[in-house]
Amino acid sequence: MGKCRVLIVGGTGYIGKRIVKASLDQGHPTYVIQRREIGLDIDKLQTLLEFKKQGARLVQASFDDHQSLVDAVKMVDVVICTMSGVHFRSHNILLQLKLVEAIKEAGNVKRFLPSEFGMDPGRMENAMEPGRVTFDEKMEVRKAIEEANIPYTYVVANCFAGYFVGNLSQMDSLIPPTEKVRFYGDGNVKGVFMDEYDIATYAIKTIDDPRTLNKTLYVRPPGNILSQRELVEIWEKLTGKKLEKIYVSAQEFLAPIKSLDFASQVGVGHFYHIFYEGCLTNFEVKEEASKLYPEVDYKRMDEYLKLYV
Ligand code: GNU
Repeated sequence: MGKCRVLIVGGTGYIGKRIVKASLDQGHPTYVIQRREIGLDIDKLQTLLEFKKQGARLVQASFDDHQSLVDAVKMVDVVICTMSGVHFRSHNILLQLKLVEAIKEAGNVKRFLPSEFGMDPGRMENAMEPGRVTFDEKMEVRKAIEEANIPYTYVVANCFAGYFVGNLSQMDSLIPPTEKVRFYGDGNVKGVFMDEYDIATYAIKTIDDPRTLNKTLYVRPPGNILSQRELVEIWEKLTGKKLEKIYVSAQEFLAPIKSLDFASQVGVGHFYHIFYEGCLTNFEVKEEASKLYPEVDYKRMDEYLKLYV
């Protein structure tokens, strides 16, 4: 029995690309959906052709064609879906309900990893509007999976370093500030920050692990449990330059939310829960990725930040 066959839905996306690469790197027969809706998105098409060069098999399908999804799912053992939940890019978490229907009908899937990869939506029932939509939608997908008795693993991957570390967790930017840095509160609340490829490595390691069947896998390696202040100190050490620190209270941070556009309101909510409430680290976890897979030498954030100097 060779390595189980993996189908990635969303393989040209931000985390999806890394999951396709990790699946190939770990020796799985790897299938990637080529959605007809791609149309003239030449970057996505070129990304798919690159995967084909690396040995992946492209499978034509469309979310508007149920049978095409059933046929694609029947080719594999494991399905991984990565749909953007970020509101200033695309946002289509609920599209997964169609994929759940196809997996239910196909009946052959041994593990389904839906599009999670962030905070644990199961712990966000008190999340503020409108950002709570991200979690409500993920919970709706979880409900459909469990009602269909589809074997699953939910991967709670916490903060993508690209969105939270490169910018020292400043909103509306992806690169570090040069003069001043805004601290949320005292800057000492602990978050969890992950290199995107490490998230993908753990996701692929877990797909045939009985220890994570119908469980949530938390990606919370001890070396990457850091506060914003620790991120800034890593950066100051790398650059040899101190940043002016501005301390933003929760009240100041939330005050302008009503004047922002929808996507920004969503972001403010997510940042508030992460950096003022500490929602990523204010609870104990059972299945933790670096404990289950100690062989993974996950990237520390000083290494990650070197690229931005
Ligand atoms: C944060 C963002 C970055 C938004 C999660 C506005 C869901 C999660 C840690 O929506 O992925 O500047 O878990 O100005 O479960 C967005 C996402 C990031 C916030 C990115 C998020 C994290 C959403 C911004 C910004 C960098």
